[in-house]
Amino acid sequence: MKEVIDEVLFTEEEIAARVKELGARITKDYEGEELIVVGVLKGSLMFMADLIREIKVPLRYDLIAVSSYGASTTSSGVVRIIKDIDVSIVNEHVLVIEDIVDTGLTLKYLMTTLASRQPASLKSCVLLDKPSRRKIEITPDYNGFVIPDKFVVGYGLDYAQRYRQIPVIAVLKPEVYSSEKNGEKNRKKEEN
Ligand code: PRP
Ligand code: 7HP
Repeated sequence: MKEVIDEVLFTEEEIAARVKELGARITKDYEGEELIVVGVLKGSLMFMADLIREIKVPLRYDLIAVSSYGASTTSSGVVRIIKDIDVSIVNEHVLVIEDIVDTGLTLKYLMTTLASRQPASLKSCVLLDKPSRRKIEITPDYNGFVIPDKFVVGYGLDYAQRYRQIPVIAVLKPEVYSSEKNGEKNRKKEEN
């Protein structure tokens, strides 16, 4: 996988240390309460798995999957739930776990949708925040790292569904996008 990486932003050790800190903060903030943790598929999988083991208050977890209607409608904030949570969150303390907040449209949609179900409280915890790309105002309640406007992969984050298993958070080499684009063009030419 090294051949597709331009730069490592956060090592395994740095990620683990930050996840531990976040877990400790969340544990303190929810002392005496029980939590429902809602992980957003698929990117948050690794972050959620590590984070919940650092949260020491009782919790249940569930998963939600959302999908954008495509590039043009993404910018209008049109997101739909393709797999909902199974549990009721009425009067529950809910913490949404995301891998990244970029334009903010996905998180905004999720928070608005879940808020309408009358939880006792609703907060978000994101591993990565790319504030320079925001299209809508939203600030996560807990945030692992603020990152520059670079496309990152690893620790659950993908490019075209790949590279999620890279254990560090890394910037993908631009050649990876261009070679995939060229490959796609060539495939289309061959088909025609
Ligand atoms: C990614 C990420 C967030 C969203 C952030 O999801 O996991 O959900 O994009 O982008 P935004 O702030 O611009 O809305 P993606 O649709 O790539 O799905 P995935 O989690 O399955 O990778
Ligand atoms: C979504 C996303 N997925 C992977 N890496 C990034 O940098 C991303 N921004 N928004």
